[in-house]
Amino acid sequence: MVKSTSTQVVIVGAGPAGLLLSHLLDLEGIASVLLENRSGEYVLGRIRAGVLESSSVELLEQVGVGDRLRREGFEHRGIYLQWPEERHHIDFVDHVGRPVWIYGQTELTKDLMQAREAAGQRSFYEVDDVTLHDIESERPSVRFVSAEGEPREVVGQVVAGCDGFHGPSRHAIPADLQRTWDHAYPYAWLGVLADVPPSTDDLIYAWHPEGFALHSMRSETVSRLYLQVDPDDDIANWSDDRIWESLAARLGDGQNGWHLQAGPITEKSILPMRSFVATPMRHGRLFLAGDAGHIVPPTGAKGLNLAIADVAVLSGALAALLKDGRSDLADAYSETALRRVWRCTHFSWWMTSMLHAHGDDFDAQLQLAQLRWVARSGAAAAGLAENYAGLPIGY
Ligand code: RFL
Ligand code: PHB
Repeated sequence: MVKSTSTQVVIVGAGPAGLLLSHLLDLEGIASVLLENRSGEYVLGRIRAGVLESSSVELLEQVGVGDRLRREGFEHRGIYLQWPEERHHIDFVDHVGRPVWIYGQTELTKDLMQAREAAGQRSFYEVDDVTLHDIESERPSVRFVSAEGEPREVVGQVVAGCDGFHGPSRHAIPADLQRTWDHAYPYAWLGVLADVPPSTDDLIYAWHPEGFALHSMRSETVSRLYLQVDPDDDIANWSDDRIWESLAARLGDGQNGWHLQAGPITEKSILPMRSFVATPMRHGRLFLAGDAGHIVPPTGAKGLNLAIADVAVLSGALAALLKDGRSDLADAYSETALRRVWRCTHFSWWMTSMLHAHGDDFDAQLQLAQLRWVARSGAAAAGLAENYAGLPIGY
């Protein structure tokens, strides 16, 4: 016997998109059930994004989950763009009047999980065999096996697919009604977390003939660094010493008196890079949000911000649908969200293409010409700043 319960919105996935959506719906007085196939500890332990746009920070603050972010996060006026012998600061505040914030996705997830617990709404972690049903009807449902091994079903008025790139929600849309774009890049990132104070005040994005490098951070004592590597490379090939040597060379240790401080590496892994968009983001009573509908390469720091922007639009559309019986915003959701998705897809591709080495001398000269232009032209720098620091919600 399948145990059946009902709610208004069934949310699949407890990443930032699912958790924030559940909070926004709660503020609208809309009930939800959250289903996640991993444990809470696993979700909290995943090291991912670190940069929040101003509009993401403002939204989080407006809805009461921004206190710790404002206290413990770090405001950054801009980034450095660098290539051998040259480092240039792009000041977002000067160019477009907005900074960005460094606050780990793990911290944001913790804040959102606490808000979910405080709201007293039902969440199921460690669920298995999640399947979506009747999404073309007004009573869609999700079936799953609970952590205790019990087959269960939650019936709702809406299903929100916030289950990331590998989740089942996107595949519930009939293939003949869906169009996807998938672009793989010929490089990957090796990411490390290190117990060492950052050697820089703002993030450094470095072009180098041996490959891109990025110096980011999580706190005054923890640095986050990335190296461009081959997608087929094995993390076993990268000893800690080799990682620090490559970072030092690519980030320009010793140039103009700047030094990279090395320290104990606490986590390292290789991440593939892709651009992916699936349309439409809504079919019947199923709405996709975040990585379930689109993936960007991390060079533009956009993935988490897109997930936040999607659910900001979606929560308003669902409130109109479920509270006022108005379907116009729900009908417009896919088109509205995709405008920002394609803008960020282009920006992420542009940053990636400008900064990664692919062994072609002609391309390298074009990249350097582009980097010099961004560093020296106020108009070009303002374009980067406008996209990086973030467009308004509802763009
Ligand atoms: P998530 O975070 O992947 O969450 C989806 C959740 O769904 C669960 N799930 C299921 N649940 C139930 N049933 C199933 N069958 C399920 N299958 C999956 C998963 O366990 C998970 O908990 O997607 P969401 O919420 O859309 O959030 C998206 C962001 O996590 C992602 O875009 C960012 O992390 C991307 N990203 C960055 N974004 C930024 O905005 N700024 C950055 O600086 C930035 N840096 C990064 C990044 C992503 C990275 N990686 C590892 C991909 C740096 C890295 C290294
Ligand atoms: C990070 O801190 O993890 C980070 C920062 C900027 C990016 C990507 C990742 O573009």
